[in-house]
Amino acid sequence: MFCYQCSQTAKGTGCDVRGVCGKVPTVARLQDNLIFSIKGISAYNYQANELGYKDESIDEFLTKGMYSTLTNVNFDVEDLIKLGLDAGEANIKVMRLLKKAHIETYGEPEPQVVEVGSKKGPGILVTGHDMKAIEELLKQTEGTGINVYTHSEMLPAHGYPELKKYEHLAGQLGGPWFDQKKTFSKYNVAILATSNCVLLPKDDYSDRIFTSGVAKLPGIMQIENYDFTPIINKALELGDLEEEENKPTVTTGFGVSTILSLADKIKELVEAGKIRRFFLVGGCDSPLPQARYYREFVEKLPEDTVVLTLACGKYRFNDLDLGDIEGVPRIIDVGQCNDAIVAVDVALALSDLFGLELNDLPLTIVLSWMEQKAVAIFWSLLYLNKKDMLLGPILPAWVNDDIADFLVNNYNLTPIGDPEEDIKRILG
Ligand code: FSO
Ligand code: SF4
Repeated sequence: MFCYQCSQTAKGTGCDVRGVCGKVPTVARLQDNLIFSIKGISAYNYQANELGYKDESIDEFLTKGMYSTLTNVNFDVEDLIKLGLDAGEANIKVMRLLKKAHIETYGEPEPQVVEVGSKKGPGILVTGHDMKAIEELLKQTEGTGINVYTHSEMLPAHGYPELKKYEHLAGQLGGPWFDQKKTFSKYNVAILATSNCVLLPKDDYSDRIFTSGVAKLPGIMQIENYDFTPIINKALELGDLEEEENKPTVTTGFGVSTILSLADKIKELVEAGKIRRFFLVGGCDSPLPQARYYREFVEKLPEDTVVLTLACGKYRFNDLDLGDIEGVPRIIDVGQCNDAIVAVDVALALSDLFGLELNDLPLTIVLSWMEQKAVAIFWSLLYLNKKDMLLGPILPAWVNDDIADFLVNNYNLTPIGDPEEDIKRILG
Protein backbone atom coordinates (compact mmCIF):
# COMPACT_ATOMS: atom_id res chain seq x y z
CA MET A 1 0.00 0.00 0.00
CA PHE A 2 0.95 3.61 -0.26
CA CYS A 3 -1.14 6.32 1.35
CA TYR A 4 -0.11 9.90 2.14
CA GLN A 5 -3.49 11.52 2.33
CA CYS A 6 -3.37 12.81 5.92
CA SER A 7 -0.97 14.51 8.31
CA GLN A 8 -0.49 11.33 10.37
CA THR A 9 1.28 9.64 7.47
CA ALA A 10 4.31 7.59 8.55
CA LYS A 11 7.56 9.59 8.79
CA GLY A 12 5.80 12.43 7.01
CA THR A 13 6.30 10.61 3.70
CA GLY A 14 3.72 7.84 3.40
CA CYS A 15 2.19 4.76 5.06
CA ASP A 16 3.36 1.74 3.11
CA VAL A 17 2.72 -1.23 5.43
CA ARG A 18 -0.25 -0.32 7.59
CA GLY A 19 -1.61 3.14 8.24
CA VAL A 20 -1.07 4.96 11.53
CA CYS A 21 -4.86 5.28 11.39
CA GLY A 22 -5.21 1.49 11.21
CA LYS A 23 -5.92 1.23 7.50
CA VAL A 24 -4.65 -2.15 6.26
CA PRO A 25 -3.11 -2.73 2.80
CA THR A 26 -6.14 -4.52 1.33
CA VAL A 27 -8.44 -1.67 2.38
CA ALA A 28 -5.99 0.84 0.90
CA ARG A 29 -5.89 -1.09 -2.38
CA LEU A 30 -9.67 -1.41 -2.54
CA GLN A 31 -10.02 2.32 -1.88
CA ASP A 32 -7.52 3.05 -4.65
CA ASN A 33 -9.39 0.64 -6.86
CA LEU A 34 -12.68 2.35 -6.19
CA ILE A 35 -11.07 5.61 -7.27
CA PHE A 36 -9.79 3.93 -10.46
CA SER A 37 -13.34 2.81 -11.27
CA ILE A 38 -14.67 6.26 -10.45
CA LYS A 39 -12.21 7.77 -12.95
CA GLY A 40 -13.46 5.36 -15.63
CA ILE A 41 -17.13 6.04 -14.85
CA SER A 42 -16.40 9.78 -14.89
CA ALA A 43 -14.83 9.53 -18.36
CA TYR A 44 -18.00 7.94 -19.77
CA ASN A 45 -20.23 10.27 -17.77
CA TYR A 46 -18.37 13.27 -19.18
CA GLN A 47 -18.89 12.08 -22.77
CA ALA A 48 -22.60 11.42 -22.13
CA ASN A 49 -23.05 14.80 -20.43
CA GLU A 50 -21.42 16.55 -23.42
CA LEU A 51 -24.21 15.10 -25.56
CA GLY A 52 -26.81 16.31 -23.06
CA TYR A 53 -27.47 12.97 -21.32
CA LYS A 54 -27.44 12.76 -17.52
CA ASP A 55 -28.44 10.26 -14.85
CA GLU A 56 -28.62 11.53 -11.27
CA SER A 57 -28.04 8.09 -9.78
CA ILE A 58 -24.61 7.97 -11.46
CA ASP A 59 -23.65 11.35 -10.03
CA GLU A 60 -24.88 10.22 -6.61
CA PHE A 61 -22.71 7.12 -6.80
CA LEU A 62 -19.64 9.15 -7.81
CA THR A 63 -20.10 11.41 -4.80
CA LYS A 64 -20.69 8.56 -2.36
CA GLY A 65 -17.82 6.50 -3.76
CA MET A 66 -15.33 9.38 -3.51
CA TYR A 67 -16.51 10.28 -0.02
CA SER A 68 -15.96 6.68 1.10
CA THR A 69 -12.25 7.05 0.39
CA LEU A 70 -11.80 10.16 2.55
CA THR A 71 -9.54 9.75 5.58
CA ASN A 72 -11.08 7.68 8.38
CA VAL A 73 -14.46 7.12 6.72
CA ASN A 74 -14.60 3.48 5.67
CA PHE A 75 -12.19 0.77 6.88
CA ASP A 76 -14.48 -2.22 6.14
CA VAL A 77 -12.51 -4.78 3.73
CA GLU A 78 -16.29 -6.30 2.76
CA ASP A 79 -18.08 -2.94 2.32
CA LEU A 80 -15.34 -1.76 -0.02
CA ILE A 81 -15.87 -4.86 -2.14
CA LYS A 82 -19.56 -4.06 -2.18
CA LEU A 83 -18.68 -0.51 -3.23
CA GLY A 84 -16.48 -1.98 -5.98
CA LEU A 85 -19.45 -3.99 -7.24
CA ASP A 86 -21.68 -0.92 -6.90
CA ALA A 87 -19.10 0.89 -9.07
CA GLY A 88 -19.49 -1.94 -11.59
CA GLU A 89 -23.24 -1.39 -11.57
CA ALA A 90 -22.83 2.39 -11.96
CA ASN A 91 -20.46 1.75 -14.84
CA ILE A 92 -23.05 -0.40 -16.59
CA LYS A 93 -25.56 2.42 -16.17
CA VAL A 94 -23.16 5.03 -17.54
CA MET A 95 -22.06 2.89 -20.49
CA ARG A 96 -25.74 2.32 -21.33
CA LEU A 97 -26.40 6.06 -21.00
CA LEU A 98 -23.51 6.87 -23.33
CA LYS A 99 -24.61 4.23 -25.85
CA LYS A 100 -28.11 5.73 -25.82
CA ALA A 101 -26.58 9.17 -26.34
CA HIS A 102 -24.48 7.95 -29.25
CA ILE A 103 -27.37 6.09 -30.90
CA GLU A 104 -29.92 8.88 -30.46
CA THR A 105 -27.43 11.44 -31.75
CA TYR A 106 -25.66 9.53 -34.50
CA GLY A 107 -27.99 6.62 -35.32
CA GLU A 108 -27.65 2.87 -34.79
CA PRO A 109 -24.15 1.74 -35.80
CA GLU A 110 -23.92 -0.35 -38.95
CA PRO A 111 -21.04 -2.62 -39.99
CA GLN A 112 -18.59 -0.62 -42.06
CA VAL A 113 -15.45 -1.62 -43.91
CA VAL A 114 -12.79 1.04 -43.30
CA GLU A 115 -9.66 1.60 -45.35
CA VAL A 116 -6.44 2.00 -43.37
CA GLY A 117 -4.20 4.49 -45.17
CA SER A 118 -4.09 7.94 -46.68
CA LYS A 119 -6.02 9.54 -49.53
CA LYS A 120 -4.83 12.38 -51.72
CA GLY A 121 -5.40 15.75 -50.02
CA PRO A 122 -4.81 17.57 -46.74
CA GLY A 123 -5.84 15.71 -43.60
CA ILE A 124 -6.79 15.87 -39.94
CA LEU A 125 -6.31 12.80 -37.77
CA VAL A 126 -8.58 12.41 -34.72
CA THR A 127 -7.66 10.20 -31.77
CA GLY A 128 -9.41 9.53 -28.45
CA HIS A 129 -13.02 8.73 -27.66
CA ASP A 130 -15.04 11.92 -28.20
CA MET A 131 -17.69 11.43 -30.91
CA LYS A 132 -19.01 14.97 -30.45
CA ALA A 133 -15.57 16.38 -31.28
CA ILE A 134 -15.29 14.37 -34.51
CA GLU A 135 -18.85 15.31 -35.50
CA GLU A 136 -18.16 19.02 -35.02
CA LEU A 137 -14.90 18.69 -36.91
CA LEU A 138 -16.64 16.89 -39.81
CA LYS A 139 -19.21 19.69 -40.01
CA GLN A 140 -16.59 22.42 -39.97
CA THR A 141 -14.34 20.73 -42.56
CA GLU A 142 -17.13 20.05 -45.06
CA GLY A 143 -16.24 21.52 -48.45
CA THR A 144 -12.68 22.44 -47.44
CA GLY A 145 -11.07 19.48 -49.25
CA ILE A 146 -9.68 18.20 -45.93
CA ASN A 147 -9.92 14.47 -45.27
CA VAL A 148 -10.72 13.48 -41.68
CA TYR A 149 -9.13 10.24 -40.45
CA THR A 150 -9.63 8.23 -37.29
CA HIS A 151 -6.97 6.74 -35.05
CA SER A 152 -7.23 4.15 -32.25
CA GLU A 153 -10.52 4.42 -30.32
CA MET A 154 -12.09 6.76 -32.91
CA LEU A 155 -12.37 3.91 -35.47
CA PRO A 156 -15.99 3.08 -34.45
CA ALA A 157 -17.04 6.59 -35.63
CA HIS A 158 -17.19 5.04 -39.11
CA GLY A 159 -20.15 2.88 -38.06
CA TYR A 160 -22.53 5.70 -37.07
CA PRO A 161 -24.86 6.83 -39.93
CA GLU A 162 -24.76 10.49 -38.90
CA LEU A 163 -20.96 10.46 -39.00
CA LYS A 164 -20.29 8.19 -41.97
CA LYS A 165 -22.60 10.31 -44.14
CA TYR A 166 -19.68 12.75 -44.42
CA GLU A 167 -17.74 11.65 -47.50
CA HIS A 168 -14.57 13.24 -46.17
CA LEU A 169 -14.54 10.82 -43.20
CA ALA A 170 -11.81 9.21 -45.21
CA GLY A 171 -10.49 6.22 -43.29
CA GLN A 172 -8.15 5.19 -40.49
CA LEU A 173 -4.46 5.87 -40.00
CA GLY A 174 -2.44 3.63 -37.68
CA GLY A 175 -3.80 1.36 -34.97
CA PRO A 176 -3.86 1.42 -31.16
CA TRP A 177 -2.99 4.35 -28.90
CA PHE A 178 0.62 3.35 -28.40
CA ASP A 179 1.54 3.52 -32.09
CA GLN A 180 0.78 7.26 -32.04
CA LYS A 181 4.36 8.55 -32.07
CA LYS A 182 5.08 6.48 -35.18
CA THR A 183 1.78 7.23 -36.92
CA PHE A 184 1.69 10.94 -36.09
CA SER A 185 5.28 11.36 -37.32
CA LYS A 186 4.62 9.41 -40.52
CA TYR A 187 1.58 11.36 -41.76
CA ASN A 188 2.02 15.10 -42.24
CA VAL A 189 -1.46 16.03 -41.05
CA ALA A 190 -2.97 18.12 -38.27
CA ILE A 191 -3.84 15.98 -35.25
CA LEU A 192 -6.67 16.32 -32.76
CA ALA A 193 -6.44 14.46 -29.42
CA THR A 194 -9.85 14.34 -27.75
CA SER A 195 -9.43 12.26 -24.59
CA ASN A 196 -7.04 10.00 -22.72
CA CYS A 197 -4.23 7.88 -24.15
CA VAL A 198 -2.51 10.90 -25.70
CA LEU A 199 1.27 10.86 -25.20
CA LEU A 200 3.65 13.82 -24.87
CA PRO A 201 4.35 14.65 -28.54
CA LYS A 202 7.60 14.21 -30.41
CA ASP A 203 9.19 17.41 -31.69
CA ASP A 204 8.45 16.53 -35.30
CA TYR A 205 4.70 16.87 -34.82
CA SER A 206 4.39 19.06 -31.72
CA ASP A 207 3.51 22.08 -33.91
CA ARG A 208 0.61 20.28 -35.58
CA ILE A 209 -1.12 18.53 -32.65
CA PHE A 210 -4.09 20.11 -30.83
CA THR A 211 -6.19 18.95 -27.88
CA SER A 212 -9.86 19.34 -26.97
CA GLY A 213 -12.17 18.45 -24.09
CA VAL A 214 -10.30 17.13 -21.06
CA ALA A 215 -7.15 16.31 -23.05
CA LYS A 216 -4.33 18.80 -22.50
CA LEU A 217 -0.61 18.83 -23.27
CA PRO A 218 1.97 21.37 -22.09
CA GLY A 219 2.65 24.06 -24.70
CA ILE A 220 0.04 22.61 -27.11
CA MET A 221 -2.98 24.61 -28.30
CA GLN A 222 -6.27 23.63 -26.65
CA ILE A 223 -9.37 23.92 -28.84
CA GLU A 224 -12.16 25.71 -26.95
CA ASN A 225 -15.90 25.32 -27.52
CA TYR A 226 -15.44 22.99 -30.49
CA ASP A 227 -14.13 25.83 -32.67
CA PHE A 228 -11.70 23.93 -34.89
CA THR A 229 -10.55 26.91 -37.01
CA PRO A 230 -6.88 26.66 -35.88
CA ILE A 231 -6.62 22.97 -36.73
CA ILE A 232 -8.35 23.47 -40.09
CA ASN A 233 -5.90 26.27 -40.96
CA LYS A 234 -2.98 24.07 -39.91
CA ALA A 235 -4.18 21.16 -42.08
CA LEU A 236 -4.49 23.43 -45.13
CA GLU A 237 -1.06 24.93 -44.46
CA LEU A 238 0.53 21.44 -44.28
CA GLY A 239 -0.70 20.55 -47.77
CA ASP A 240 -1.58 17.24 -49.37
CA LEU A 241 -0.94 13.67 -48.33
CA GLU A 242 -0.33 11.24 -51.16
CA GLU A 243 -2.76 8.43 -51.94
CA GLU A 244 -1.51 5.13 -50.51
CA GLU A 245 -2.07 2.14 -52.80
CA ASN A 246 -3.55 -1.23 -51.82
CA LYS A 247 -4.85 -0.08 -48.47
CA PRO A 248 -5.78 -2.87 -46.02
CA THR A 249 -9.24 -2.72 -44.46
CA VAL A 250 -10.82 -3.38 -41.07
CA THR A 251 -14.50 -3.72 -40.21
CA THR A 252 -16.23 -1.99 -37.31
CA GLY A 253 -19.72 -0.85 -36.31
CA PHE A 254 -21.58 -3.94 -35.06
CA GLY A 255 -24.35 -2.75 -32.74
CA VAL A 256 -26.82 -4.75 -30.67
CA SER A 257 -29.49 -4.52 -33.40
CA THR A 258 -27.21 -5.86 -36.14
CA ILE A 259 -25.99 -8.74 -34.01
CA LEU A 260 -29.44 -9.63 -32.76
CA SER A 261 -30.84 -9.53 -36.29
CA LEU A 262 -28.74 -12.71 -36.62
CA ALA A 263 -30.19 -14.21 -33.40
CA ASP A 264 -32.26 -16.95 -35.08
CA LYS A 265 -29.35 -17.91 -37.30
CA ILE A 266 -26.98 -17.95 -34.31
CA LYS A 267 -29.37 -20.20 -32.38
CA GLU A 268 -29.63 -22.58 -35.33
CA LEU A 269 -25.84 -22.69 -35.77
CA VAL A 270 -25.19 -23.27 -32.06
CA GLU A 271 -27.81 -26.02 -31.88
CA ALA A 272 -26.37 -27.66 -35.00
CA GLY A 273 -22.88 -27.57 -33.42
CA LYS A 274 -21.58 -25.24 -36.11
CA ILE A 275 -20.77 -22.52 -33.56
CA ARG A 276 -19.09 -24.15 -30.58
CA ARG A 277 -18.23 -21.11 -28.50
CA PHE A 278 -18.18 -17.30 -28.43
CA PHE A 279 -15.20 -15.39 -27.12
CA LEU A 280 -15.10 -11.78 -26.07
CA VAL A 281 -11.47 -10.83 -26.60
CA GLY A 282 -10.83 -7.16 -25.99
CA GLY A 283 -10.01 -4.26 -23.75
CA CYS A 284 -6.96 -2.04 -23.93
CA ASP A 285 -3.97 -2.75 -26.07
CA SER A 286 -0.62 -2.56 -24.35
CA PRO A 287 2.96 -2.35 -25.63
CA LEU A 288 4.01 -5.15 -23.23
CA PRO A 289 5.41 -8.22 -25.03
CA GLN A 290 2.87 -10.37 -23.17
CA ALA A 291 0.10 -8.70 -25.22
CA ARG A 292 1.13 -10.81 -28.24
CA TYR A 293 -0.96 -13.47 -26.53
CA TYR A 294 -4.19 -11.96 -27.82
CA ARG A 295 -3.32 -12.30 -31.51
CA GLU A 296 -2.01 -15.80 -31.06
CA PHE A 297 -5.12 -16.73 -29.09
CA VAL A 298 -7.48 -15.52 -31.82
CA GLU A 299 -5.35 -17.01 -34.62
CA LYS A 300 -5.39 -20.41 -32.95
CA LEU A 301 -9.11 -20.57 -32.25
CA PRO A 302 -10.88 -23.32 -34.19
CA GLU A 303 -13.13 -22.36 -37.10
CA ASP A 304 -16.35 -23.07 -35.21
CA THR A 305 -15.80 -20.13 -32.83
CA VAL A 306 -16.82 -16.46 -33.01
CA VAL A 307 -14.88 -13.54 -31.51
CA LEU A 308 -16.52 -10.36 -30.28
CA THR A 309 -14.07 -7.56 -29.70
CA LEU A 310 -13.95 -3.95 -28.54
CA ALA A 311 -11.66 -1.08 -27.54
CA CYS A 312 -8.08 -0.72 -28.74
CA GLY A 313 -7.20 -4.33 -27.85
CA LYS A 314 -8.83 -5.28 -31.17
CA TYR A 315 -5.80 -3.96 -33.08
CA ARG A 316 -3.90 -7.06 -32.02
CA PHE A 317 -5.95 -9.11 -34.49
CA ASN A 318 -8.59 -7.11 -36.37
CA ASP A 319 -6.55 -7.34 -39.57
CA LEU A 320 -7.08 -11.14 -39.60
CA ASP A 321 -9.53 -12.50 -42.14
CA LEU A 322 -11.29 -15.26 -40.21
CA GLY A 323 -14.24 -15.40 -42.61
CA ASP A 324 -17.73 -16.21 -41.41
CA ILE A 325 -19.88 -19.12 -40.30
CA GLU A 326 -22.85 -19.20 -42.69
CA GLY A 327 -23.12 -15.41 -42.68
CA VAL A 328 -22.12 -14.82 -39.03
CA PRO A 329 -18.76 -12.99 -39.11
CA ARG A 330 -16.05 -14.62 -37.01
CA ILE A 331 -14.70 -11.26 -35.82
CA ILE A 332 -17.33 -8.79 -34.63
CA ASP A 333 -16.05 -5.36 -33.55
CA VAL A 334 -18.67 -3.73 -31.31
CA GLY A 335 -16.75 -0.47 -30.86
CA GLN A 336 -15.00 1.53 -28.15
CA CYS A 337 -14.24 0.43 -24.58
CA ASN A 338 -17.54 1.98 -23.44
CA ASP A 339 -19.25 -0.25 -26.02
CA ALA A 340 -18.53 -3.13 -23.66
CA ILE A 341 -22.22 -2.48 -22.94
CA VAL A 342 -23.01 -3.84 -26.43
CA ALA A 343 -21.20 -7.07 -25.58
CA VAL A 344 -23.02 -7.21 -22.23
CA ASP A 345 -26.41 -6.65 -23.85
CA VAL A 346 -25.70 -9.23 -26.56
CA ALA A 347 -24.66 -11.74 -23.88
CA LEU A 348 -27.83 -11.04 -21.87
CA ALA A 349 -29.94 -11.43 -25.02
CA LEU A 350 -28.21 -14.74 -25.83
CA SER A 351 -28.97 -15.88 -22.26
CA ASP A 352 -32.65 -15.24 -22.95
CA LEU A 353 -32.49 -16.81 -26.39
CA PHE A 354 -30.97 -20.05 -25.09
CA GLY A 355 -32.76 -19.97 -21.72
CA LEU A 356 -29.40 -20.19 -19.95
CA GLU A 357 -27.75 -18.28 -17.11
CA LEU A 358 -24.91 -15.96 -18.19
CA ASN A 359 -22.28 -18.37 -16.83
CA ASP A 360 -23.83 -21.34 -18.65
CA LEU A 361 -23.60 -19.69 -22.07
CA PRO A 362 -20.84 -20.93 -24.39
CA LEU A 363 -19.06 -17.59 -23.88
CA THR A 364 -15.57 -16.93 -22.51
CA ILE A 365 -14.24 -13.46 -21.76
CA VAL A 366 -10.54 -12.79 -22.36
CA LEU A 367 -9.72 -9.28 -21.16
CA SER A 368 -6.75 -7.03 -21.57
CA TRP A 369 -6.46 -4.07 -19.26
CA MET A 370 -4.27 -0.97 -19.31
CA GLU A 371 -5.95 1.76 -17.33
CA GLN A 372 -8.83 2.81 -15.17
CA LYS A 373 -11.73 2.58 -17.62
CA ALA A 374 -10.87 -1.08 -18.06
CA VAL A 375 -10.90 -1.47 -14.27
CA ALA A 376 -14.44 -0.05 -14.17
CA ILE A 377 -15.50 -2.51 -16.91
CA PHE A 378 -13.85 -5.37 -15.02
CA TRP A 379 -15.92 -4.52 -11.91
CA SER A 380 -19.03 -4.36 -14.14
CA LEU A 381 -18.41 -7.95 -15.22
CA LEU A 382 -17.93 -8.96 -11.58
CA TYR A 383 -21.18 -7.16 -10.73
CA LEU A 384 -22.88 -9.33 -13.41
CA ASN A 385 -21.29 -12.31 -11.63
CA LYS A 386 -19.42 -13.35 -14.80
CA LYS A 387 -17.08 -16.20 -13.93
CA ASP A 388 -14.12 -17.96 -15.58
CA MET A 389 -12.68 -14.82 -17.19
CA LEU A 390 -9.06 -14.63 -18.29
CA LEU A 391 -7.16 -11.44 -17.55
CA GLY A 392 -3.87 -10.06 -18.89
CA PRO A 393 -1.46 -9.03 -20.24
CA ILE A 394 -0.25 -8.93 -16.61
CA LEU A 395 -2.21 -9.08 -13.38
CA PRO A 396 -2.99 -5.56 -12.11
CA ALA A 397 -0.51 -4.44 -9.44
CA TRP A 398 -3.40 -3.61 -7.10
CA VAL A 399 -4.20 -7.33 -6.82
CA ASN A 400 -2.51 -8.48 -3.58
CA ASP A 401 -2.88 -12.01 -2.21
CA ASP A 402 -6.16 -11.20 -0.42
CA ILE A 403 -7.72 -9.67 -3.53
CA ALA A 404 -6.38 -12.47 -5.76
CA ASP A 405 -7.92 -15.07 -3.42
CA PHE A 406 -11.22 -13.24 -3.53
CA LEU A 407 -11.22 -13.09 -7.34
CA VAL A 408 -10.15 -16.70 -7.77
CA ASN A 409 -12.45 -18.17 -5.14
CA ASN A 410 -15.54 -16.21 -6.13
CA TYR A 411 -15.08 -15.74 -9.87
CA ASN A 412 -12.49 -18.29 -10.94
CA LEU A 413 -10.48 -15.49 -12.53
CA THR A 414 -7.39 -16.81 -14.34
CA PRO A 415 -4.35 -14.94 -15.66
CA ILE A 416 -3.68 -15.50 -19.36
CA GLY A 417 -1.13 -18.26 -19.97
CA ASP A 418 -0.14 -20.07 -23.13
CA PRO A 419 -2.73 -19.38 -25.88
CA GLU A 420 -2.89 -22.95 -27.13
CA GLU A 421 -3.14 -24.44 -23.63
CA ASP A 422 -5.79 -21.91 -22.64
CA ILE A 423 -7.88 -22.71 -25.72
CA LYS A 424 -7.59 -26.45 -25.08
CA ARG A 425 -8.67 -25.99 -21.46
CA ILE A 426 -11.61 -23.75 -22.33
CA LEU A 427 -12.88 -25.97 -25.13
CA GLY A 428 -12.41 -29.06 -23.01
FE1 FSO B 1 -7.63 1.92 -25.33
FE2 FSO B 1 -6.70 3.98 -23.91
FE3 FSO B 1 -10.61 2.52 -24.86
FE4 FSO B 1 -8.54 2.72 -22.81
S1 FSO B 1 -7.35 3.98 -26.02
S2 FSO B 1 -6.60 1.99 -23.49
S3 FSO B 1 -9.62 1.47 -21.44
O1 FSO B 1 -7.99 4.38 -22.74
O2 FSO B 1 -9.82 3.45 -23.85
O3 FSO B 1 -9.37 1.09 -25.21
FE1 SF4 C 1 -1.56 6.80 6.73
FE2 SF4 C 1 -4.15 6.42 7.31
FE3 SF4 C 1 -3.26 8.89 6.93
FE4 SF4 C 1 -3.41 7.19 4.87
S1 SF4 C 1 -5.15 7.98 6.03
S2 SF4 C 1 -1.72 8.55 5.36
S3 SF4 C 1 -2.94 5.20 5.85
S4 SF4 C 1 -2.63 7.48 8.55
